[in-house]
Amino acid sequence: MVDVDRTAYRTCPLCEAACGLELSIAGDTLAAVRGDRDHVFSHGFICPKGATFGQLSGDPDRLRRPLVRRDGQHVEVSWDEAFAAVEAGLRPIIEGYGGQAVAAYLGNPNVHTMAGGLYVTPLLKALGTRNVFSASTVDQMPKHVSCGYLYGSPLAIPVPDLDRTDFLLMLGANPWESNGSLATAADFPGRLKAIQARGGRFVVVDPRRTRTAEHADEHLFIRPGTDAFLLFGIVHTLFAEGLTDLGRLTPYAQGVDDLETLAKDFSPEAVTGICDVPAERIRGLARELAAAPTAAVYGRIGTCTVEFGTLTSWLVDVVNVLTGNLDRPGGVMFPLAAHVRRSAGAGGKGFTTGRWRSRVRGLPEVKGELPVATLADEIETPGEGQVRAFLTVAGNPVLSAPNSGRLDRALAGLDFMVSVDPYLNETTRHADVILPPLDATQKGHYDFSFLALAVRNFAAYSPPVFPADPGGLDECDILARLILIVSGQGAGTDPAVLHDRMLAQALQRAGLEEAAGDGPAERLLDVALRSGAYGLSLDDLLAAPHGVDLGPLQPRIPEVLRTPSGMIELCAPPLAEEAARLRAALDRPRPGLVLIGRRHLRSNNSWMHNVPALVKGRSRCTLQVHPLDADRLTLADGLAAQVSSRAGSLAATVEVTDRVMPGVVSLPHGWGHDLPGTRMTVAAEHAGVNSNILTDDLVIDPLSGNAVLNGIPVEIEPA
Ligand SMILES: Nc1nc2c(c(=O)[nH]1)N[C@H]1C(S)=C(S)[C@@H](COP(=O)(O)OP(=O)(O)OC[C@H]3O[C@@H](n4cnc5c(=O)[nH]c(N)nc54)[C@H](O)[C@@H]3O)O[C@H]1N2
Ligand SMILES: Nc1nc2c(c(=O)[nH]1)N[C@H]1C(S)=C(S)[C@@H](COP(=O)(O)OP(=O)(O)OC[C@H]3O[C@@H](n4cnc5c(=O)[nH]c(N)nc54)[C@H](O)[C@@H]3O)O[C@H]1N2
Ligand code: SF4
Ligand SMILES: [Mo]
Repeated sequence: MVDVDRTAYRTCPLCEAACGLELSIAGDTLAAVRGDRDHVFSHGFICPKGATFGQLSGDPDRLRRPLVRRDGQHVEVSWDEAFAAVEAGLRPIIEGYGGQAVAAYLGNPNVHTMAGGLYVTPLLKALGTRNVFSASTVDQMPKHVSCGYLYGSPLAIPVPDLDRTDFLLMLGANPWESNGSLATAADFPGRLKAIQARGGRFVVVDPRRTRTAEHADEHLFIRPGTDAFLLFGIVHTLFAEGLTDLGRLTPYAQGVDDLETLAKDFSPEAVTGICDVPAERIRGLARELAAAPTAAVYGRIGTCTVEFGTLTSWLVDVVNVLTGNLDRPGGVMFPLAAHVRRSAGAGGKGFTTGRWRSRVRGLPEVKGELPVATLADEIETPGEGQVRAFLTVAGNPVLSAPNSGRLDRALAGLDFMVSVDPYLNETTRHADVILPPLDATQKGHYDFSFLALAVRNFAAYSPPVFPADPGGLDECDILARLILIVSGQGAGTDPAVLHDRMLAQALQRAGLEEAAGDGPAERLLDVALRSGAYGLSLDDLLAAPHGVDLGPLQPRIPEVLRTPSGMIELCAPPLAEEAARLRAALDRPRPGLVLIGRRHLRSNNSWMHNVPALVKGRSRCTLQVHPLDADRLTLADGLAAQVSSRAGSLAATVEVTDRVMPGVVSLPHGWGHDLPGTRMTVAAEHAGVNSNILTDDLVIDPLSGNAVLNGIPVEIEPA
């Protein structure tokens, strides 16, 4: 037994669920991690990833000092040397070719750090590049775009009111493994079981019988990429049977008639042969959604990373609006986070895309960024504006972006690359300089992103658990020093100069005199909280280690609407045009075998495979194949199969299972840790294969630029 000196509480930073952790600390080590039973939101829930929080921080492969590449080898250097190398690498490119020649890629953990929430935007501004890419275009960009058109703001994303709904229809989400996304709900599985316990139901639509599907009242298989047809079938039925009832929203919605016209061609009979959901069930779902006292439709990865991702994301909300379930308790609602200001009233500039276009493929800008699916084009294609240098912050696009074999080769040809990342991995091995931030136990935590997506309003701040490693650097300081370098203020400038400038600006905007807090991020948070919706302060959150409950979600329409009309614009022209493209796709031939992904509870995208406790046991990186397909293709369980697509080819181990529907195979993403030049010992022993070798960078959801990562046409033969 280890003697425990003290207990600390903090929010788990590993996924969107934002669980409270209870940390038992002995000296300078984390002796145990449990769920915090007194946490206002998670009530003691924890998953296996959260339980390894200490192992992740203590990982011997984790970088604690910067690395620079010399003669092809990464070697440790001092921080000053590292920043001097960044200045020597970046400044000549910026001066010679302009900021445009530097591309940036922001990975998923940026939404899990305070530095990402506060310092990335100023960094991009200082760079002045339009070549901004992020994990958003392999993830949720379609939802931002559909909400942008519907409500005027891409950040106005309604979440299912899980704790009060009577009927939940879930498409392309597997919260039993993922713990939820675009719906922060610690213990998502418990909240789903509670729906059933109070007499409600939940239905899962998924090409795979997932753990979530097993617990559901009903699981419907669907052909990958066809949810838009299913949802239009539901919309068609709602109109055809007179089941639409917008309720309180009636005076705030425009475009209902246009929608009815668009839905005409999508009768259940017209779409059933495409999505493989029986016409009678499509009609049934429409009736059940309309009849339920309250209902919520919720879609996630499987509805976003597909060819009609924006249209599908839009239709999810359209059904919620038409059944009167938007913005009412038990339906889908808009959270209001403590760092967000309450707005004065409805109306705004609205939402547009395409303020600029990508140089090579002419793809429209969306929310200030370009599709990561075209990053390799911008690096490889010569000419004015070519990307020559690359900055990654918390990203591993070599494993997470489509056609990543091509991207991997493109990165090898850059003039200069710098990564802010704690690991030497598949992506950062290409970096000339790697800048590792302090680990999570040594930094404060506040969820700028996920508290604005929580199914109940609450706030929590966690101070660092351990003092900062004296030879380490906080991520805010790293990003501040990069800002000073790219804006020509010198690698030697004290980052405090920038922190002070940012704080002064924030105080001025908020009309405040001073801010509390030990670090630069904390002081900015204090300003945001004090001008935020509940008038809280950092001190209030410090006094509440288990979080502050701010109550169930409240109706926010019309105040939340930012459309020029001040209304919900149900049928924005870009969506109506896209619906015409979907109508044309009614006549497409059915594709053959298609590939989808999947997630496992003990994995987190690409970067947690170096934790022994999370990778032990049977390999999870298998190609799931239905028995009928395995027979037809003479594939056997446990043997290798060669999988090929337009983009690439790989050999994967087959797992024969009727969990996938016939005609669909599934391979998880984030694996493929056998590339040379990396330093992740445990991950390399459990390498797996990179499914994004197979996904195609040329196929995107046109409205959002999002990659298509599900429904990839593939051919398979025994290897
Ligand atoms: N085929 C397929 N591909 C997918 C998906 C899929 O479903 N199927 N899912 C997509 C989705 S939803 C996402 S979000 C993306 C994720 O894509 P990425 O964000 O590109 O990849 P991650 O695997 O999350 O890698 C995170 C990186 O951040 C580093 N890191 C961890 N913590 C910190 C920190 O505190 N600070 C810094 N600076 N770095 C840190 C890790 O070492 C790692 O290098 O993958 C996408 N790719
Ligand atoms: N354990 C774990 N948790 C995670 C992550 C992780 O990697 N591991 N990643 C985190 C991140 S970054 C994110 S974005 C979230 C994602 O959270 P979720 O969206 O819940 O993630 P998935 O488990 O990938 O669930 C997507 C489901 O969509 C199904 N699907 C695929 N194609 C289609 C389709 O065309 N239609 C329909 N209806 N379904 C389809 C898949 O079979 C899968 O079950 O998870 C987060 N949490
Ligand atoms: S569900 Fe997510 S937030 Fe909760 S413990 Fe697991 S990884 Fe951490
Ligand atoms: Mo994601």
